[in-house]
Amino acid sequence: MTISKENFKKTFLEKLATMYGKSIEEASDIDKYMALASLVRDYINKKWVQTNKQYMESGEKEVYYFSLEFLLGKLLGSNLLNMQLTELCKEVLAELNIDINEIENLESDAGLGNGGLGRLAACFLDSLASLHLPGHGCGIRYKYGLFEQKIVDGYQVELPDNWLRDGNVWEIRKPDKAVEVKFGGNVKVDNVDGRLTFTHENYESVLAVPYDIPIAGYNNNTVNTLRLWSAEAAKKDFDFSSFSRGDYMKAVEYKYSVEAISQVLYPDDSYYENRVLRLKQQYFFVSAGLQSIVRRYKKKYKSFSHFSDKIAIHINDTHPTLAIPELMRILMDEEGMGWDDAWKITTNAISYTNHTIMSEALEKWPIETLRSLLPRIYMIIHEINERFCRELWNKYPGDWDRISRMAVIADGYVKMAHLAVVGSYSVNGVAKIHTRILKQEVMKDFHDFYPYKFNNKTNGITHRRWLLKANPLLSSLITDTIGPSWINHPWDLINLIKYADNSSFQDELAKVKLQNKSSLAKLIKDKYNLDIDIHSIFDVQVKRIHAYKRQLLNVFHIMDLYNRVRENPYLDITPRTFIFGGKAAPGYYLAKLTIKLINTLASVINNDKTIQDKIKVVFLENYSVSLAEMVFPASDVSEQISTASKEASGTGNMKFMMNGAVTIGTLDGANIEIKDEVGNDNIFIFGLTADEVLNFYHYGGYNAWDIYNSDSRVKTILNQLINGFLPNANDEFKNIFNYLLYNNDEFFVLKDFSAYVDTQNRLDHRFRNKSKWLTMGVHNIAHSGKFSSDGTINEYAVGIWKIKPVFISEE
Ligand code: 26V
Repeated sequence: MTISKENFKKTFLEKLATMYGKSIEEASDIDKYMALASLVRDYINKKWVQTNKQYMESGEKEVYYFSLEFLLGKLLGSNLLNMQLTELCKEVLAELNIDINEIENLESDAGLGNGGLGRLAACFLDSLASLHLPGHGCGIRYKYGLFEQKIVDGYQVELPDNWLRDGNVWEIRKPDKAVEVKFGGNVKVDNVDGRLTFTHENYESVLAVPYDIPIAGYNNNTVNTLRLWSAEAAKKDFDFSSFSRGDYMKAVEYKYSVEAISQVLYPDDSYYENRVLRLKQQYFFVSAGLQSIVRRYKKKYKSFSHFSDKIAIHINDTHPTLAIPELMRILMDEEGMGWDDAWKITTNAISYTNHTIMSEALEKWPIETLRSLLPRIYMIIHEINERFCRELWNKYPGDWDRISRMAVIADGYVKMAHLAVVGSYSVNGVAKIHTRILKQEVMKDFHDFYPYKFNNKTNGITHRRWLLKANPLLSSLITDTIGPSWINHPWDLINLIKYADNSSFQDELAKVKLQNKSSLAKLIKDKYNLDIDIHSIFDVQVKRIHAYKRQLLNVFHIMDLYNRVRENPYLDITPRTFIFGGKAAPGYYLAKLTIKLINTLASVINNDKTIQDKIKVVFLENYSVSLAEMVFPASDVSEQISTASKEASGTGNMKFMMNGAVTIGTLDGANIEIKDEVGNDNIFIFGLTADEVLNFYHYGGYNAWDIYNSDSRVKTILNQLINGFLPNANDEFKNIFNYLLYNNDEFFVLKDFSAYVDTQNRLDHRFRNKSKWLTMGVHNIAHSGKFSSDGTINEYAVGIWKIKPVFISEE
């Protein structure tokens, strides 16, 4: 499909006329955005129809990626890019005197995710489509995404994220494909001709209505589907006439209680437990998704015996684990299959990714909560547990300890990770070290029992959004230097290595970086009225605020640097701008206090005239996919300083690297694999290793007070939290002081402090040698192809899902 400039322009103007009855002169910016987006959508939709047709006919296996989160960001820019329309569109809009960036910014971010896990799902969808792979997403159409963060007086305040306020041009509501999801009630068991039958009675019915979003591949004809489910009251159950007068309020209450299911994305804090609504969300989308998959399967095939040859179901963390008992229920209660056949199909269809070893984050549901909300599902889980424990008994007779450690139901809870491992054929971690820790520590018992299920799939990011789209200047420079092959084969970025020491290439790279820094500086000036020096080191930590990610370690380094400069105003340091961004879960006090601390420190340092602007600190409000696209290209230093063993992979680390920033980090998650690629000379590694950390946890031997008492810098900094050095009206920072010292610093902030500061000093010196620094940047870009999600998805496709490309022809 080739579209001419004239044609594009004509269609755009027609859109304005047909949609709004306006000429270009009359149209508002939002009209222009809507017209442009719907034009692009029309092109995509044609390919969508063709893709669905070929998938239906081809008989190839398809994968469904079930995830409670898809952090898509804005879609206009990435759709233009994947449809090869970016240049054309720019030209046409320029002729019409429209700034495409301004138009793009009018779209709300689809912020249907917390952080890495949700963004990973979005990158995977992009890679699936771009690699011609038949793979679709299944999730919830939250009316409100992750809250919008405002900073008020230094504190985080949460506002609702009403991303659908102006409608969503990319989605198509499909009421004819709605399905019913049942909650509560009881199960009637009958014996029909010697066979037990199970009938769900007295349940509350919820209508699941799908909204489909097209996922266009890059420069191909593939358009896959992201299906997001919305909860509605079934018409028959919400018919005012059927309620007597007195029940009017009941009817309204019922409607709201149903709609609540897809109302809002839960922020990831530690207080899921007993949140029945969260469990409802999980079952709601899993049941709806599976019912629609089975319905489509039955249109294509007569027998279920080939189900797992045609369909793969992937569960993103434990959130969709109820897919296991739900598929069992559908196969047995609705399709009349026996347990053994149903179990075989289920455990050959479902695969599971684990995303954290943090025990607080491992989901479990109280038995009673699950049983009363999902009585039939509970019965099935109970049976899965019985059979599993019997198997365990056969292998480990008498080993009650082990059996109760591994049981799916134990201590009054249903343990979702256990259910996920037992009910799937593949369990993967998201970076080599994470998978190793899963096998050797967190899931050791399961690895002993099912060694063949465990495998690693290191995360990746789509280089299309995170380089091609986010950093057009760098992309052009790369293409001018090594040609365009890297766009389809990201590992070709390695050809840049030849230019690592090439001074004219370095000069160009330096120019690109400076321009990107200047764009970010402008944003910071406009938004916060703060001047920052674009020649200073842009030292950036953007990610969710969590104790284990150790924003506090970063803050303490800044405090120490500031103390040194105050003591010696002539101290020779490279000017630095420390940039933070990230949201704290609303119920996570320490994380929210960390934000307040950063902002307080920023106001002290930024207003101190005596330090001659050598240090600046900025907290970027409301970190999001769109903001991230501005930040990575402008960064010099990537802060990846989690306590070793705690960050399963990280994906921000890869986005920085791809944009030429140099990492300062611990040997944790994918940092290790980044180090293995770029080599020790092109990364700054410091701190405890994962094994050292795990040893401290197992055997003790760390006392935070020892460091407070022996390192005067640490003592000074911690005292500054409580002695009035920081304006601290509410006396709150003492809680950080107490947390670190009286709670023995569970994430080893103080223990790693000295190594971190030494390494930062090394980095400071290295930055002064411009050419050496640029060489490091080139090495990072050149090796980043390894972290394209195209590679990751290829490994999932071959190693787990067994799916093959389906090449879609032009309509
Ligand atoms: C949730 C919670 C909630 C309770 C408090 C502690 C805690 C810690 C972590 C989490 C997040 C769990 C799942 C998750 O988002 N994992 C992230 O997945 C990314 C994609 O694989 C990966 O890059 C990140 O390292 C991992 O943290």
